[in-house]
Amino acid sequence: MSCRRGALIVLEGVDRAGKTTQCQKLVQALQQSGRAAEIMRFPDRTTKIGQLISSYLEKKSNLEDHTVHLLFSANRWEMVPLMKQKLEQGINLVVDRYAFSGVAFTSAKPGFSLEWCMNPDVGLPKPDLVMFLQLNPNMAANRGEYGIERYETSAFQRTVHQRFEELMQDSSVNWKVIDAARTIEEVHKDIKHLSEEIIRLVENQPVGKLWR
Ligand code: ADP
Ligand code: 2DT
Repeated sequence: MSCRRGALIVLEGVDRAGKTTQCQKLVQALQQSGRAAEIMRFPDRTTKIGQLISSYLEKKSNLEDHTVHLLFSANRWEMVPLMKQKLEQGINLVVDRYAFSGVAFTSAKPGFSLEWCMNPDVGLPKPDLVMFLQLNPNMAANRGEYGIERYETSAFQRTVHQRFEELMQDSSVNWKVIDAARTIEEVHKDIKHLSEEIIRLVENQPVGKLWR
Protein backbone atom coordinates (compact mmCIF):
# COMPACT_ATOMS: atom_id res chain seq x y z
CA MET A 1 0.00 0.00 0.00
CA SER A 2 1.37 3.41 -0.94
CA CYS A 3 -0.17 5.35 1.93
CA ARG A 4 -1.12 4.36 5.48
CA ARG A 5 -4.82 4.60 6.10
CA GLY A 6 -6.40 6.27 9.11
CA ALA A 7 -8.23 4.34 11.80
CA LEU A 8 -11.97 4.50 12.42
CA ILE A 9 -12.41 4.96 16.16
CA VAL A 10 -15.86 5.17 17.77
CA LEU A 11 -16.90 6.29 21.25
CA GLU A 12 -20.21 5.02 22.58
CA GLY A 13 -21.92 5.18 25.95
CA VAL A 14 -25.01 6.47 27.70
CA ASP A 15 -25.82 10.16 28.02
CA ARG A 16 -23.18 12.20 29.93
CA ALA A 17 -20.67 9.34 30.00
CA GLY A 18 -18.17 11.83 28.56
CA LYS A 19 -18.19 10.89 24.86
CA THR A 20 -18.01 14.42 23.48
CA THR A 21 -15.37 15.54 25.99
CA GLN A 22 -13.20 12.52 25.22
CA CYS A 23 -13.60 12.71 21.42
CA GLN A 24 -12.35 16.30 21.50
CA LYS A 25 -9.42 15.46 23.77
CA LEU A 26 -8.44 12.47 21.67
CA VAL A 27 -8.43 14.44 18.40
CA GLN A 28 -6.32 17.18 20.04
CA ALA A 29 -3.85 14.64 21.45
CA LEU A 30 -3.48 12.82 18.13
CA GLN A 31 -2.94 16.09 16.28
CA GLN A 32 -0.36 17.20 18.85
CA SER A 33 1.55 13.98 18.30
CA GLY A 34 1.67 14.75 14.57
CA ARG A 35 -1.16 12.51 13.36
CA ALA A 36 -4.00 13.69 11.16
CA ALA A 37 -7.28 13.33 13.06
CA GLU A 38 -10.80 14.66 12.73
CA ILE A 39 -13.96 14.43 14.79
CA MET A 40 -17.31 13.27 13.42
CA ARG A 41 -20.60 12.81 15.22
CA PHE A 42 -23.87 11.03 14.58
CA PRO A 43 -26.49 12.14 14.10
CA ASP A 44 -24.86 14.73 11.83
CA ARG A 45 -27.57 17.38 12.15
CA THR A 46 -26.19 19.56 9.34
CA THR A 47 -27.50 17.53 6.37
CA LYS A 48 -31.12 17.50 5.11
CA ILE A 49 -31.66 14.09 6.69
CA GLY A 50 -29.91 15.33 9.85
CA GLN A 51 -32.32 18.25 10.05
CA LEU A 52 -35.32 15.89 9.98
CA ILE A 53 -33.69 13.88 12.79
CA SER A 54 -32.88 17.02 14.79
CA SER A 55 -36.44 18.27 14.58
CA TYR A 56 -37.65 14.83 15.77
CA LEU A 57 -35.20 14.80 18.71
CA GLU A 58 -36.24 18.32 19.69
CA LYS A 59 -39.88 17.10 19.64
CA LYS A 60 -40.74 19.70 17.01
CA SER A 61 -41.99 16.91 14.75
CA ASN A 62 -43.17 13.33 15.10
CA LEU A 63 -41.91 10.49 12.95
CA GLU A 64 -42.99 6.86 12.90
CA ASP A 65 -40.45 4.72 14.84
CA HIS A 66 -39.24 2.53 11.92
CA THR A 67 -38.98 5.60 9.72
CA VAL A 68 -36.77 7.55 12.12
CA HIS A 69 -34.56 4.49 12.63
CA LEU A 70 -33.99 4.31 8.87
CA LEU A 71 -33.26 8.06 8.75
CA PHE A 72 -30.55 7.69 11.45
CA SER A 73 -29.03 4.90 9.33
CA ALA A 74 -29.32 6.94 6.12
CA ASN A 75 -27.56 9.79 7.93
CA ARG A 76 -24.57 7.46 8.38
CA TRP A 77 -24.69 6.08 4.83
CA GLU A 78 -24.70 9.57 3.33
CA MET A 79 -21.36 10.23 5.07
CA VAL A 80 -19.71 6.98 3.90
CA PRO A 81 -18.04 8.35 0.74
CA LEU A 82 -16.46 11.16 2.78
CA MET A 83 -15.43 8.80 5.58
CA LYS A 84 -13.76 6.40 3.13
CA GLN A 85 -11.97 9.27 1.41
CA LYS A 86 -10.60 10.61 4.69
CA LEU A 87 -9.50 7.19 5.94
CA GLU A 88 -7.71 6.54 2.64
CA GLN A 89 -5.96 9.92 2.96
CA GLY A 90 -4.56 8.74 6.30
CA ILE A 91 -6.89 10.80 8.47
CA ASN A 92 -7.92 9.12 11.72
CA LEU A 93 -11.64 9.56 12.36
CA VAL A 94 -12.87 9.87 15.93
CA VAL A 95 -16.63 9.34 15.91
CA ASP A 96 -19.09 10.38 18.64
CA ARG A 97 -21.83 7.66 18.40
CA TYR A 98 -22.35 5.31 15.45
CA ALA A 99 -24.57 2.38 14.45
CA PHE A 100 -24.42 0.97 18.00
CA SER A 101 -26.36 3.96 19.35
CA GLY A 102 -28.74 3.47 16.43
CA VAL A 103 -29.49 -0.11 17.47
CA ALA A 104 -29.43 0.51 21.25
CA PHE A 105 -31.90 3.41 21.13
CA THR A 106 -34.45 1.98 18.66
CA SER A 107 -34.38 -1.51 20.19
CA ALA A 108 -35.14 0.08 23.56
CA LYS A 109 -38.59 0.85 22.10
CA PRO A 110 -41.26 -1.87 22.39
CA GLY A 111 -41.47 -4.31 19.47
CA PHE A 112 -37.99 -3.77 17.96
CA SER A 113 -35.52 -6.67 17.82
CA LEU A 114 -31.77 -6.11 17.78
CA GLU A 115 -31.64 -7.98 14.47
CA TRP A 116 -34.16 -5.74 12.71
CA CYS A 117 -32.39 -2.66 14.04
CA MET A 118 -28.94 -3.84 12.90
CA ASN A 119 -29.96 -4.62 9.31
CA PRO A 120 -29.87 -1.15 7.69
CA ASP A 121 -26.33 -0.56 9.03
CA VAL A 122 -24.90 -3.89 7.81
CA GLY A 123 -21.93 -3.13 5.54
CA LEU A 124 -21.06 0.33 6.90
CA PRO A 125 -17.33 0.98 7.35
CA LYS A 126 -16.45 -1.16 10.34
CA PRO A 127 -14.86 0.68 13.28
CA ASP A 128 -11.38 -0.58 14.09
CA LEU A 129 -12.10 0.13 17.75
CA VAL A 130 -15.29 0.90 19.69
CA MET A 131 -14.77 2.24 23.19
CA PHE A 132 -17.79 2.03 25.46
CA LEU A 133 -17.67 4.60 28.23
CA GLN A 134 -19.20 2.74 31.14
CA LEU A 135 -20.92 4.88 33.78
CA ASN A 136 -23.66 3.87 36.19
CA PRO A 137 -26.88 5.90 36.15
CA ASN A 138 -26.26 7.43 39.61
CA MET A 139 -22.89 8.81 38.53
CA ALA A 140 -24.41 10.10 35.29
CA ALA A 141 -27.12 11.86 37.32
CA ASN A 142 -24.40 13.74 39.25
CA ARG A 143 -23.17 15.24 35.98
CA GLY A 144 -26.32 17.32 35.56
CA GLU A 145 -29.99 17.09 34.76
CA TYR A 146 -31.30 15.33 31.68
CA GLY A 147 -32.09 17.68 28.83
CA ILE A 148 -35.46 18.10 27.20
CA GLU A 149 -34.80 16.11 24.03
CA ARG A 150 -36.57 12.87 23.18
CA TYR A 151 -35.07 9.77 24.89
CA GLU A 152 -33.69 11.85 27.79
CA THR A 153 -35.39 10.00 30.66
CA SER A 154 -33.74 7.69 33.16
CA ALA A 155 -36.10 4.75 32.46
CA PHE A 156 -35.40 4.84 28.72
CA GLN A 157 -31.65 5.27 29.29
CA ARG A 158 -31.60 2.16 31.53
CA THR A 159 -33.10 0.08 28.71
CA VAL A 160 -30.63 1.62 26.23
CA HIS A 161 -27.81 0.56 28.55
CA GLN A 162 -29.11 -3.04 28.57
CA ARG A 163 -29.18 -3.05 24.77
CA PHE A 164 -25.58 -1.81 24.65
CA GLU A 165 -24.64 -4.71 26.99
CA GLU A 166 -26.25 -7.14 24.51
CA LEU A 167 -24.44 -5.56 21.56
CA MET A 168 -21.12 -5.87 23.39
CA GLN A 169 -21.49 -9.68 23.40
CA ASP A 170 -20.75 -9.59 19.65
CA SER A 171 -17.09 -10.53 19.28
CA SER A 172 -16.97 -9.51 15.59
CA VAL A 173 -16.66 -5.92 16.86
CA ASN A 174 -13.52 -4.74 18.69
CA TRP A 175 -15.20 -3.47 21.88
CA LYS A 176 -13.24 -2.04 24.77
CA VAL A 177 -15.04 -1.06 27.96
CA ILE A 178 -13.64 2.06 29.60
CA ASP A 179 -14.40 2.95 33.22
CA ALA A 180 -15.80 6.45 32.69
CA ALA A 181 -16.31 7.15 36.41
CA ARG A 182 -12.70 8.34 36.77
CA THR A 183 -11.33 11.83 36.12
CA ILE A 184 -11.35 13.25 32.58
CA GLU A 185 -7.55 12.90 32.41
CA GLU A 186 -7.50 9.28 33.62
CA VAL A 187 -10.14 8.26 31.10
CA HIS A 188 -8.30 10.15 28.36
CA LYS A 189 -5.02 8.37 29.08
CA ASP A 190 -6.63 4.93 28.46
CA ILE A 191 -8.46 6.12 25.34
CA LYS A 192 -5.30 7.66 23.89
CA HIS A 193 -3.26 4.53 24.55
CA LEU A 194 -5.82 2.18 22.96
CA SER A 195 -6.22 4.53 19.98
CA GLU A 196 -2.50 4.84 19.29
CA GLU A 197 -2.20 1.07 19.43
CA ILE A 198 -5.03 0.49 16.94
CA ILE A 199 -3.79 3.22 14.58
CA ARG A 200 -0.47 1.39 14.25
CA LEU A 201 -2.15 -2.01 13.96
CA VAL A 202 -4.55 -1.23 11.09
CA GLU A 203 -2.54 1.24 8.99
CA ASN A 204 -1.86 -1.37 6.29
CA GLN A 205 -5.17 -3.25 6.52
CA PRO A 206 -8.31 -2.59 4.48
CA VAL A 207 -11.36 -1.09 6.20
CA GLY A 208 -13.82 -3.85 7.15
CA LYS A 209 -17.59 -4.03 6.76
CA LEU A 210 -19.75 -3.83 9.87
CA TRP A 211 -21.83 -6.89 10.87
CA ARG A 212 -21.03 -8.75 7.63
P1 ADP B 1 -21.72 12.83 26.53
O1 ADP B 1 -21.20 13.35 25.23
O2 ADP B 1 -21.40 11.37 26.74
O3 ADP B 1 -23.17 13.09 26.76
P2 ADP B 1 -20.15 14.98 27.73
O4 ADP B 1 -18.76 14.82 27.26
O5 ADP B 1 -21.00 16.01 27.06
O6 ADP B 1 -20.93 13.56 27.72
O7 ADP B 1 -20.09 15.23 29.30
C1 ADP B 1 -21.27 15.47 30.07
C2 ADP B 1 -20.93 16.38 31.27
O8 ADP B 1 -20.08 15.69 32.18
C3 ADP B 1 -20.16 17.64 30.86
O9 ADP B 1 -20.55 18.67 31.73
C4 ADP B 1 -18.71 17.25 31.11
O10 ADP B 1 -17.89 18.37 31.39
C5 ADP B 1 -18.82 16.35 32.30
N1 ADP B 1 -17.80 15.27 32.33
C6 ADP B 1 -17.29 14.59 31.27
N2 ADP B 1 -16.39 13.67 31.67
C7 ADP B 1 -16.33 13.76 33.01
C8 ADP B 1 -15.56 13.06 34.04
N3 ADP B 1 -14.70 12.07 33.73
N4 ADP B 1 -15.76 13.41 35.32
C9 ADP B 1 -16.63 14.39 35.64
N5 ADP B 1 -17.37 15.09 34.75
C10 ADP B 1 -17.22 14.78 33.45
P1 2DT C 1 -26.68 13.64 20.83
O1 2DT C 1 -26.66 14.44 19.56
O2 2DT C 1 -26.76 14.46 22.07
O3 2DT C 1 -25.59 12.58 20.87
O4 2DT C 1 -28.08 12.89 20.86
N1 2DT C 1 -29.58 8.27 18.46
C1 2DT C 1 -28.35 8.50 17.94
C2 2DT C 1 -30.47 7.35 17.90
O5 2DT C 1 -31.58 7.16 18.37
N2 2DT C 1 -30.07 6.67 16.79
C3 2DT C 1 -28.83 6.84 16.22
O6 2DT C 1 -28.52 6.20 15.19
C4 2DT C 1 -27.93 7.80 16.83
C5 2DT C 1 -26.57 8.03 16.22
C6 2DT C 1 -29.05 9.04 20.78
C7 2DT C 1 -28.57 12.16 19.82
C8 2DT C 1 -29.70 11.26 20.31
O7 2DT C 1 -30.08 10.40 19.23
C9 2DT C 1 -30.00 9.04 19.63
C10 2DT C 1 -29.27 10.37 21.45
